[in-house]
Amino acid sequence: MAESKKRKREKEAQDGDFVEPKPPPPQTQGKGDVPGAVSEVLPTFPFSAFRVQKVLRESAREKILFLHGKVNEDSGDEKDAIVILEKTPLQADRVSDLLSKKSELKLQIRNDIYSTYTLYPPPELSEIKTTIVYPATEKHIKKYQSQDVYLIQETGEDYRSITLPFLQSQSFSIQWVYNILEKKAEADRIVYENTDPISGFVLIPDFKWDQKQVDDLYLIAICHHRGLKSLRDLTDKQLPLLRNIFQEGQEAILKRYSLRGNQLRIYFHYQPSYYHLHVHFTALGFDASGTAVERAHLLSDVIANLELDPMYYQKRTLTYALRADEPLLKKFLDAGKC
Ligand code: DD3
Repeated sequence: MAESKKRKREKEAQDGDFVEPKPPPPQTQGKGDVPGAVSEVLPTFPFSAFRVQKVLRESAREKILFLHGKVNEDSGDEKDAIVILEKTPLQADRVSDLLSKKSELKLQIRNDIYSTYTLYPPPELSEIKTTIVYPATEKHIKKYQSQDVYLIQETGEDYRSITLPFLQSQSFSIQWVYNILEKKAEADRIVYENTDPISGFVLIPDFKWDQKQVDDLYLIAICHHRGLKSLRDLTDKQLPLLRNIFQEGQEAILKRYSLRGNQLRIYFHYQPSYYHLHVHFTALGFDASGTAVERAHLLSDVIANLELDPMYYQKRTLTYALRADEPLLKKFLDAGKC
């Protein structure tokens, strides 16, 4: 079994089309789009100007580091920034380069038939994925800070009396979502689009995925309809939208990445990290963050639940975890609900 998978990989590596993203389908290339035009309006900074204030979170297992730092602007102002550094997965189709004389091998330990080394790969094989949030708000900084977490059991009534009023009092900016839907950013990265304003969506690789290997495939389907915040807003009225995302999303991923529907985990987050309805598509073999039982809701289950009861998600108690410092947790505490 493992052997045949390996052979398949080797073949794919030779064919060389395994990781090369195919050009975007023509219908997604709107005329006059300037990809990245919006982000260019916002300030950027030279990396050397970033002064680390704090390591917000580090994980040896995930090989990721979240940093909070300050950046001095020309105006003399000092602004917060977040820098996320992450080692990327090894690419099976690049092993020949990795083990060639382009790399340097330093012996660490020798003992009997066992030996360990440190391999120093050439720069193109030692990439570190870097994500910058700048300027960052206090909310961004808190989001990445490790914290104790507590479970909440949110009834339908709790949602209406506590969670919804809280969400409405907050100013979450989802400009980046609108930029994608309006082709003002990332337009050239769209994998698939159904343009229907009610039951359509855009399928696009998530920021978290570098698209170098399908092992950690991660795409998001963002619905065109505005005003659907989360799972809680879904009724049988959204079944056509959800079925489109399920069917057309799988077809598009099969076509582009050769992964079949039964190799994908397709799910919502509740609570989501942004309140514009979206669905996550990840490779089944990849332990993407946010797939814990208290957060992930399979799209296929959501569809089945809505088929049973159109008001399922207005009635059902939903369990999720909140970090100690989250204002929503305080609302539940104040209401004597946890
Ligand atoms: C975000 C949730 C949001 C930090 C980070 C990510 N996929 C995005 C902007 C553009 C995107 C995403 C917020 C923000 Cl690292 C703060 O995610 C995005 N574009 N998840 C894509 N394709």
